Amino acid sequence: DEILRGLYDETLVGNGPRVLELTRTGLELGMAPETMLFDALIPSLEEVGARFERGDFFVPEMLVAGRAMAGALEVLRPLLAETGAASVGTFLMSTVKGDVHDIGKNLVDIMLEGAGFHVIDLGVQVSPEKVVAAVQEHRPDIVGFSAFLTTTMPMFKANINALQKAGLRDSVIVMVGGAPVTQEYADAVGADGYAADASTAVRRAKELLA
Ligand code: B1M
Repeated sequence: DEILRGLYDETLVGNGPRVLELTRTGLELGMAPETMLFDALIPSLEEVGARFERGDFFVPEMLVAGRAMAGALEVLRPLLAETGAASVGTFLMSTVKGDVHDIGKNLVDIMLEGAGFHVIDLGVQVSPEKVVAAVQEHRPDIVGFSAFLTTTMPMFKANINALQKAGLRDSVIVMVGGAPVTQEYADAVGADGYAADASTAVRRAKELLA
């Protein structure tokens, strides 16, 4: 399909305005937001990552592609998060300290909202101290941490230790995720749940609350 190919190609080259335009056109033509997301935008960012790994792309290319995707996500957000469901629980989300990636985290937020969760997002580069303060303030059911770099994944453990030290570990469920994270890693740091993608994250969150 022309729109999907356009979304893929223009995200790859980081043409934000064109990606926005194509997203809006797609919606006008009655395309499902999920189709644009899972069949074009996400695969395009995967290709960006692959090119970065090969040395064909550098940080600036990765940055503009990420921005283009984030712009589209803002347009799709209200549609993806549309829900009539009553709040099934409060989810406190953040990207760990030292890590600025947030597209995947924001996508998890959107899907959680769509499933009826009340989501509080602390943003990126969030320190364990800030997480502890937010848990004390909001008393969430689940605390979710995203890490996208092998070098920032150890922050999961630092966050869990900080919750433990503050006497809060037993009052919250901890979920972790992000591109390099695995179930084995999640188990090793003592998280209660892990998911590889946003829809699985929603399913896992509901299971953990049940
Ligand atoms: Co960076 N980056 N980046 N980057 N970046 C990756 C992550 C990388 C895999 C690229 C690669 O080499 N193939 C690589 C990490 C390698 C590693 O450590 N294993 C990498 C690197 C190396 C870096 C820098 C170090 C580059 C440098 O400076 N030399 C640097 C680090 C900066 C920092 O954080 N300190 C850097 C910077 C950036 C940009 C700022 C330019 C930009 C970020 C823009 C932004 O997020 N606002 C960027 C981008 C765009 C990427 C790629 C290309 C795309 C990320 C993305 O949005 N993916 C990425 C390559 C890739 O992922 N293939 C890459 C789409 C998104 C929907 O998927 O993020 O996986 P994902 O999220 C998924 C799941 O992980 C899961 O659900 C999401 C939705 O399905 N999930 C959860 C996420 N959080 C969850 C939480 C849960 C459960 C599931 O429970 C709580």
